[in-house]
Amino acid sequence: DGNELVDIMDYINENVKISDEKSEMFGVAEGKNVIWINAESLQTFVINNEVNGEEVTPFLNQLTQDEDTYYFENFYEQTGQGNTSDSEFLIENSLYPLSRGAVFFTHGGNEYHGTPEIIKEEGYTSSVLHANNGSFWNRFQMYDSLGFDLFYDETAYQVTDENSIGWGLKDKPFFEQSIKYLQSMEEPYYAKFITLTNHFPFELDEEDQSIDAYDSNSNTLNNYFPAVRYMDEALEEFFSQLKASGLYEDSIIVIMGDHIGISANHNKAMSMYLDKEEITPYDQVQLQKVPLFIHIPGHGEGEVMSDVAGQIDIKPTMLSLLGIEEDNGVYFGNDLFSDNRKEYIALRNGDFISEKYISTVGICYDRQTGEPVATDDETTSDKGQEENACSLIGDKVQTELQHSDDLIYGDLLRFLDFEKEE
Ligand code: GP9
Repeated sequence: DGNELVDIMDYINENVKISDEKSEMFGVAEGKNVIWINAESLQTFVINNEVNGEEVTPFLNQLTQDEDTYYFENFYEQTGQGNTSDSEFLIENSLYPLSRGAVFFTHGGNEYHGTPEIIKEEGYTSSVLHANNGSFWNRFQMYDSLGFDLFYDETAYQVTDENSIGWGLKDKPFFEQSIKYLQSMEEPYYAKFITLTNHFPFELDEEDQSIDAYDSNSNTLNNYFPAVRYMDEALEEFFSQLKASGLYEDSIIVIMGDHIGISANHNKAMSMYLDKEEITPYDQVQLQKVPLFIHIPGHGEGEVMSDVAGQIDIKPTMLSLLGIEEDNGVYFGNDLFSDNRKEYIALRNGDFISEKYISTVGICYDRQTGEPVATDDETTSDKGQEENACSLIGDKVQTELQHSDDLIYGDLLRFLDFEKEE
């Protein structure tokens, strides 16, 4: 009931909203358009890396050093079985997806207070552009619940045999055909693009392969590199098209990897590529890093950001950049530009990453060295229980995931307006 919501809000006020202070970046992008790109299956291990002696992502590599770009190198995806849809859920709501199933399907009719709805009150229009069947992941219903105004699905695009592969329209024609939609949008707008070509099994036409595949026992990993390169080129072309059509200056452009593309099934090949003897549980968590780029044309103060961060942080970060304060917000992330942030990023399975530690499969690792934390770091709790350095954070992670689940299962955000009026 509503009381449960009050308890959860108390928890959030104490443990998530650690400070009322606004970050220095508050309002930096006030009134600007937001061009958001959910980059399918893009993982951090390819950034500033090579395959067969060639850069995998030359455009994105250069963007990591760009003076208008904040590049987050320790940013983690937090999705569950809902993959891309879970990443969307995280970024719009700053709530966790569910531990089983896809929340887009199971709770698409809930009441939310997502970013599209909040920024609408400030005069923004919101849309999603994604050249796939609109009912995939139950997007029609969930987008409506989240407050999106428009959804350009595959019916909005010219899709032919020549310009499609695998899941549908290739990313280059997708961006190209989308420019006219951006031009028609009422400003300021939030436009979320979801790419498709870099999707398992990472098929490409010969003519789209600019670099050779890797050579290992995993065709998935082998083909991943040329597919990622194709996406990198598509993004570069998109930036040029935005500039040429005058859409660039008044916008901020965000690129985020949505979830991993290479699962643990390919660890043998991955260990060969990363030149490691094996992929340890610690490495597995580190492979859950996805890149985040926040590009603010003309800003000039971009840098590489190394703090531990995750998709749960996107909503508060975006609202802060736009200079929007959310009263009574129910969310579990922090503004990435604030110094007062929660000390950990929780993964959906209960693993977590903090500045000091990584906890997974019951082992507490030192985040810097990747070594299990020595037993002399173990302490005894007030209750006399043996605890390792990760236990305290681990308890918070469990509580937080449970609160998020309770909010979703109980559809508790429907009581929020009531709360506000009190
Ligand atoms: C499908 C696209 C890919 O529309 O979002 O979904 P995924 O399989 O990555 O969740």
